[in-house]
Amino acid sequence: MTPLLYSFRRCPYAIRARMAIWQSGVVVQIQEVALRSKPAELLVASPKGTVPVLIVPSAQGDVVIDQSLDIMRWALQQNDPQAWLAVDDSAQMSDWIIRNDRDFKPLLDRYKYADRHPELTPLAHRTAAVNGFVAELDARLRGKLFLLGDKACLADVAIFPFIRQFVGVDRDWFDAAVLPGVQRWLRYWLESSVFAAVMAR
Ligand SMILES: N[C@@H](CCC(=O)N[C@@H](CS)C(=O)NCC(=O)O)C(=O)O
Repeated sequence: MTPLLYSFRRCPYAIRARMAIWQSGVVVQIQEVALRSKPAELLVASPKGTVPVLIVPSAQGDVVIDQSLDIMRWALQQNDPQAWLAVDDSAQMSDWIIRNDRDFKPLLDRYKYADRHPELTPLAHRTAAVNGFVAELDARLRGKLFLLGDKACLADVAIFPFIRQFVGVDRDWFDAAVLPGVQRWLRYWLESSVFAAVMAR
């Protein structure tokens, strides 16, 4: 039986899960969810009500995987053709992902929805996001093609959709900013076949 992925096209967590699944070649059925009216079956399987959620049927009953990183690892553990999981320093890889998910994501949300966070101007929210994460990412990517070296790994894929959202708030500003490492790295992922595949309608 084919696993079922509840997904939302633009959600960065869902994008990274779909990218890992596509890369692995594992076949899943994708069900696009309207966040305002989530299917009852999704909420029964995972009451916390976020996407992505993967339901893997098995003889012992369905296995529910409801964290995007766990879905990425589940897929790549079955087939990882470019060794995204294999890095010399897995602690460092996890550290980048934690910094993104824990530190950068809230800063990104405040910048993206600056009208809901009037304690700072939109520009100040952006500066906070740059100083809190993007500048460090850029420094790293000026010296390396990818976060952990010259080949892509899980951390690159896990973080890319969030930087894409950050850039989308004001593309003109980003294009003119002095962030050459992030600019080159972002372009690589935006132009990748894996990203094109998971965003196809
Ligand atoms: N920690 C979760 C976070 C997933 C998440 O927050 N997804 C958002 C969409 S981008 C969501 O489903 N939010 C619930 C809602 O908006 O109702 C993961 O990594 O999968």
